[in-house]
Amino acid sequence: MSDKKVALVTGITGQDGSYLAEFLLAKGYDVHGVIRRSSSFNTERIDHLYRDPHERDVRLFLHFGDLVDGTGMREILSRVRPHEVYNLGAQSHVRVSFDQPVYTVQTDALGTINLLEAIRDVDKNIRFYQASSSEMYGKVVETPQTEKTPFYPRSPYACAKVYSYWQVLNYREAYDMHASNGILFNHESPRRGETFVTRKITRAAGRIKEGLQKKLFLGNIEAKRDWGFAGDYIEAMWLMLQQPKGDDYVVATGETHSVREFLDEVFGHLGLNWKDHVEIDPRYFRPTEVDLLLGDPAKAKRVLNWTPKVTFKALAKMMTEADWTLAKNERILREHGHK
Ligand code: NAP
Ligand code: G4F
Repeated sequence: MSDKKVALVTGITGQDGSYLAEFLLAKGYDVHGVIRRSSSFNTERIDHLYRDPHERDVRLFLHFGDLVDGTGMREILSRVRPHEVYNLGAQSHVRVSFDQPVYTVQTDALGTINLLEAIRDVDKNIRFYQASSSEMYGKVVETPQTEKTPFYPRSPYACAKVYSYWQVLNYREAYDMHASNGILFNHESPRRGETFVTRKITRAAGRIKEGLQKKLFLGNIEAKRDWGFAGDYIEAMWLMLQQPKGDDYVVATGETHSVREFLDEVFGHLGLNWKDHVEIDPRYFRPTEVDLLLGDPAKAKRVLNWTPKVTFKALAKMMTEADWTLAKNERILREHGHK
């Protein structure tokens, strides 16, 4: 029998899924990803993994599926027989979860139990990673937040993630499964979805710099987050599944910054003043807000030997540069008569 490791990743087309797939392929894994059928292409973040310039044998396999379809997920699991499952699939936008609470719960809460049940049925030895979230701390009861800080969720998204967190812990204890919660604080990158605040800002700043737009409409810019780089955080996910037992870990930088500070960094890098361009639009306020998140990653450092490498300033610069390049290309295309 081959001793090749096999991983199954839900949410492989998302920001984290794409970095994790790259990371696992580089480690020699066969990587299987679950993708949703869509009327337009949704594999942009992983397309480059098929186009290996060295024409090496890229061991990436995609399967149509949806977390809400438990039968389909069980069928994929039986076919793939992975050693490790990374559950990154989710309706991951907090604001949208207020508009689509039921769908968010179906995916982010019931989707997790569909997968846990499938594992229990197919092979209890499969190791499981759950994408838990710092949003579970919500209206924080202590700062910094640790693995022991009680949760106080403030959105349908956060409530769904709390449900999944406890199911993971329960399956670990009830069925002796190797199941872990990574309580990840916000992590960003040039691949971040364009409606999350960091990417919304870097995308707009690049376009403003290139004369392609004038204004940027934002909500609560006083909110504070512990922002790290997605490329660093996916390594912590993998490390959790290499431990002798499943457990729960906070993954964070240990620093917090406001949206306002992020604006300073990004617009400052481009030689612009954000106050000339930003307007506050109440449409982007949330019915209940999470004002402050700050994680204590001491346990991840001690047990996993994990530390974040990219600083807040370096992250802002990385994203600004990437989106400035996109904006320059967009301007050139426009000048040549393309849309
Ligand atoms: P993302 O970019 O929004 O990606 C979400 C992924 O989930 C996409 O691949 C999406 O597919 C897929 N998906 C959505 N609904 C699904 C469903 N019903 N069935 C199967 N797949 C579904 O999110 P991310 O930033 O990479 O985050 C990854 C995970 O970590 C999520 O669970 C998120 O909630 C959690 N998390 C993120 C952060 C953060 O700061 N990024 C922090 C803590 C926790 P499509 O491409 O087809 O939409
Ligand atoms: O970028 P955000 O939408 O991220 P949020 O709500 O913190 O959620 C992200 O991180 C979580 C981890 O803590 C993940 F679990 C979740 O999946 C997601 O990846 O908003 C950050 C802050 C909020 O306080 C928001 O109110 O920025 C504020 N904000 C201000 N103006 C805005 C905007 N957020 C968005 N998306 N768009 C705005 O125009």
